[in-house]
Amino acid sequence: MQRVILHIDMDYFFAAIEERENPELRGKAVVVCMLSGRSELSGSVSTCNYIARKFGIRSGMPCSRAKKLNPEAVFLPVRKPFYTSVSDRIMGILRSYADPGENGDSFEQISVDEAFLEITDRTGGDFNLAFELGMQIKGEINEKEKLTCSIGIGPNKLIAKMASSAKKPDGVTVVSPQELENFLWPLNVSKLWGIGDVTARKLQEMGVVTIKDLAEHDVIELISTFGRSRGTWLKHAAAGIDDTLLKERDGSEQIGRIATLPEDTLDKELIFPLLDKLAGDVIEKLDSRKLSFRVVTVTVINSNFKMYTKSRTLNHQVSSKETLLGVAREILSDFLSENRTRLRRVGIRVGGLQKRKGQKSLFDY
Ligand code: TTP
Ligand code: MG
Repeated sequence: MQRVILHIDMDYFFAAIEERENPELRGKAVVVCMLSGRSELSGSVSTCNYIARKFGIRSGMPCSRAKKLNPEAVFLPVRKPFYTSVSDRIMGILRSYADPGENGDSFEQISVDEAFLEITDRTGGDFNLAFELGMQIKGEINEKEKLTCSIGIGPNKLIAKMASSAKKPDGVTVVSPQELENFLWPLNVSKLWGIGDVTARKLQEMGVVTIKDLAEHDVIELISTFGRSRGTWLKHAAAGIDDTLLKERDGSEQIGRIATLPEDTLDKELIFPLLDKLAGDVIEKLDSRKLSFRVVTVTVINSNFKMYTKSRTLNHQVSSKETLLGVAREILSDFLSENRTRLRRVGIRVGGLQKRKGQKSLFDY
């Protein structure tokens, strides 16, 4: 099936959170600073809103310079733990939109405000459905967190990542395989994700200006200049080729199983035995790696191929099948009580994994 990857990047993240918390900041240039504490404005700009960017203020520049560019701007100190808590909630929302992940990881957080989602199964490889999913994600984040984001959707991580910055802020950009060359090729090589200043400069010296130039450049020459692995990567990337899979960040790995019911049904008598088997499989995997879990997620796909996920976080680490099955049954029963469309597939996933410590806890039954 055609792969579909979604990349999301929150808009002016730290400054947007500050604006949300203090509506009086709306309409003003807002600069969030990592202050060193030595003197009033010694330190660098962490980020700023788009009004501040109009004055030329950018991440990484000295705050004193930002002040010169716009003396009227509001300067605020970073509040990292607070932003991290907002980030965690957003990542939780995003995770629920990723594929069930039976063929490997389907969610990868790459920074405090960026993540990749594999949505191949959810969309059946359809880029129109992927666009709708992107709009749905924006809607949920806006509703729950009052923040905007930009989304890029493409046939791989490279294109999705580059697409998300094409319409910023608050944009959704879809680049299907058919649109790939039109999107990628006119761009300057420095825009290719993974190319730094040094490579960009060397390429310019070789007469390679656009990504199209790079795609058409002699691969042997690229290899002789950059080495085999970097040279072939450049050639592939310029053609929009990227096979890299998503990789969960350490500590956010999940283990799960999903399977199809014997028939589309709403009958617990048919659903629970499958749930039982899936819970057994998941526990077997956990046992083999001596892991405990704290988060249980149940996924269902109904006969219209719509997917729903619900998670529950327990207040301690557990590792027994009885606990897993008990929680999964509760989640599923809640779901069935509000849902009328028959189910086609069900899945169980556990997260918050940790190495088991010594003896089983008394609570772990
Ligand atoms: P970015 O996503 O690079 O920037 P942004 O979200 O502020 O703006 P954009 O709309 O262009 O995506 O980084 C995310 C957060 O990481 C940012 O809000 C602040 C922090 N950050 C720093 O602290 N220092 C930096 O140099 C950069 C680039 C980001
Ligand atoms: Mg961002």
